[in-house]
Amino acid sequence: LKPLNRVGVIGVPFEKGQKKYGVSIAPAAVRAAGLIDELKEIDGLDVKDFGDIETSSCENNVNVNNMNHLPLVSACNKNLSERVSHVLKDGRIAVTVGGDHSIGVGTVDGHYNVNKDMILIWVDAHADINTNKTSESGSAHGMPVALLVRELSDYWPYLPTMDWQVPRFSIKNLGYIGLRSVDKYERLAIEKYNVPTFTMEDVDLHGVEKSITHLLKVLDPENRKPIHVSFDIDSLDALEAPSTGTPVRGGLTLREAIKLMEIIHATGRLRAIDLVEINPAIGNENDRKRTIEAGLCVLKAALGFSRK
Ligand code: LYS
Repeated sequence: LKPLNRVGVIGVPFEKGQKKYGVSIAPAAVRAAGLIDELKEIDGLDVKDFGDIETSSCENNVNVNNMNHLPLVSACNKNLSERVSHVLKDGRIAVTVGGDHSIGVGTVDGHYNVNKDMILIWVDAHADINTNKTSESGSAHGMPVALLVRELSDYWPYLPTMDWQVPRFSIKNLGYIGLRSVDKYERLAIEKYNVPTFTMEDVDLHGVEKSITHLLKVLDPENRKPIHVSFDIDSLDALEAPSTGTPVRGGLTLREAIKLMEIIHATGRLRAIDLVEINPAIGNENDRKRTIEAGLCVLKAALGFSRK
């Protein structure tokens, strides 16, 4: 696998995977803050904007117990999956700006359809591995990992509208970093399948560099697999990124997240990165600005930006 210096940007103005207003305006806000131009400033990077995903084109008339807005979540992710596959087939790294984290279903599905050997690094305060039976919120943004992995497919009821998505990705190819708010059944799933996980406690203990290096080594000892990073802005400490729907104190510093991304960039194998859960409607102007800036710093580090 050779390093790629081409990226395709996708915006996903979607927020029905959770209950607060505002995540859907993040793609516009991040673009307005200079997303495309800042990526273009990275040496040698060819940046193409593939626009926003259509998110509101279906009826919301199916009800699955404790899973809100399933038809909308499904329709958005179906479009997104196709767009991510398209960007990858165009020989570009797929850079997706959400939206809430339910859009991880579409990005990973679209990536998996092109690169069956991909590994997934989920950078987040939360594990997002609830099903509708274990979730305390009924919000799909706490469920994308459980929707994606084939090992958990038997734990779901039949999900109307989701026939397009067949969970084929194996949980063996998943690793977590940044966790510090994990629900009871989520912990059981992580333990049962032995998912390599660096909680904040582990990051404290080993440092971010050793943590991500170890994760990559466990998931892909031969250093040859395409990497997908799904980065939830709430993996950052709430002081670094206050404008997000489910903030948790005690998270990664921005420096740690940048370091993490620099290490992933250095592999030359990053093929998809998601930036999700920025909510510009939460907090004041300063909070909003700081959160978006942090997100941009993280994306740029993943794509090779360096001030050195
Ligand atoms: N674990 C909680 C839930 O299932 C929080 C998820 C937060 C996702 N950003 O709703």
